[in-house]
Amino acid sequence: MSECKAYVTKAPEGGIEYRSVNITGEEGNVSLKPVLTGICGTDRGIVRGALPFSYDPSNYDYLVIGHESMCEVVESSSSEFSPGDLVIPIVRRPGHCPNCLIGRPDNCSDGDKHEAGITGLHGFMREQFQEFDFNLVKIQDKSIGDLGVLTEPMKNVVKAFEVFERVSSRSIFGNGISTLEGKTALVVGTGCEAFLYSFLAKDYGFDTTISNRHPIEKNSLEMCSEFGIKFVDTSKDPDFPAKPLDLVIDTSGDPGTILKYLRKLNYNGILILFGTNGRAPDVELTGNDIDHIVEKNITIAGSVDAARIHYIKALDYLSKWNRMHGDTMKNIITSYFKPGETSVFTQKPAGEIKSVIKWQ
Ligand code: DN4
Ligand code: BGC
Ligand code: ZN
Ligand code: ZN
Repeated sequence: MSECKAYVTKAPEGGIEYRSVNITGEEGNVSLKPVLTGICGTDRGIVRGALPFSYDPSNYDYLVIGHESMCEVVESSSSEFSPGDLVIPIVRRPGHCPNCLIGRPDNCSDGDKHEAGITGLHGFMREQFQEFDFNLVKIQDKSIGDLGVLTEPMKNVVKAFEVFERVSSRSIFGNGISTLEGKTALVVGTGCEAFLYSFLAKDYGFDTTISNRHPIEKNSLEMCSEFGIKFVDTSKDPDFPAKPLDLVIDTSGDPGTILKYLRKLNYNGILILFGTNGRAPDVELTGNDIDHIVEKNITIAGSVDAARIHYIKALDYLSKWNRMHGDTMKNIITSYFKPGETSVFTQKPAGEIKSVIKWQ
């Protein structure tokens, strides 16, 4: 039995409350308390009742929300973890399909899996909980500090680039010297996932641009400048892009915006869909769009979630970027809230890149 305070919602109806909960029967050989938990587009979607696939755990009429978390080990009977270790709990838990059974529940083939804080499993925004060691990834480089909370959103980015690599290997995607130098990548959106995507696109060698349909704050512009990324405010530059795009990654989920950039894709171009917004207005794909996609070998791929390997690689990227750009990169966390604050789930703070709850 475990009584503690937690952020709870009712899925899929929504709402958010910070209150005492009494969760029984959860097992695990490691006791954890959160250090930081992040809030993302998915959490806000659940809270406003816009994610119909979200549901409460069986025998509960509520769901503890939260899937982005950096935790401290309090007690452990696992030989892999000791008190004081910092860990990231894995979001998605496998079902019984072949992909789940080989450790790739991110590619689950029948939907019979669970996600902590999202689908049928309590999440991490609570004062304490238990986990099994096999659901935890240890932070080896503690110098990344608060950036550790970005491991979960970053793991999605690493997985999507795995998709990019698979697709791009079908043709000579690089330039004459076998690099991506000179190839153009556009990341649509300027939230946390978009920034992490743009950092990785830049790392791969792309000439990288991030876009939104309004200006962004000074700290976001500084982030672009530090990482060598361009920003385009499309309300001021409606003719962007002047040249065809090689890779487009969408975090907006807006069909109209996606179609606009799909039409700008180059030969062998790749469009990765990541953002979701079931409430966005519909748009129409034309016969000319189909011709363009076919004749230019364009690939459109969706990417969701990630596996353990991507959490580990995500930590490596965060460690590297912290060493190279730490003073600027720390500003990716734009606000810290105390446990109990609920408005951040319903209202995006102005200039937000990532908002977090600081538990200790
Ligand atoms: P976010 O911070 O809400 O990012 C969405 C970004 O898209 C914001 O910067 C939006 O700007 C921007 N945006 C919205 N509409 C447009 C538009 N028409 N043109 C340009 N930019 C636009 O959320 P996040 O970074 O946490 O996550 C990004 C998206 O990915 C969300 O839809 C999540 O649900 C989804 N997601 C998917 C996975 C997965 O597939 C994982 C995590 C998140 P503004 O509206 O704020 O000004 O595994
Ligand atoms: C999480 C993913 C999850 C997805 C579900 C995201 O916010 O990062 O792990 O699969 O939501 O839509
Ligand atoms: Zn998320
Ligand atoms: Zn499965």
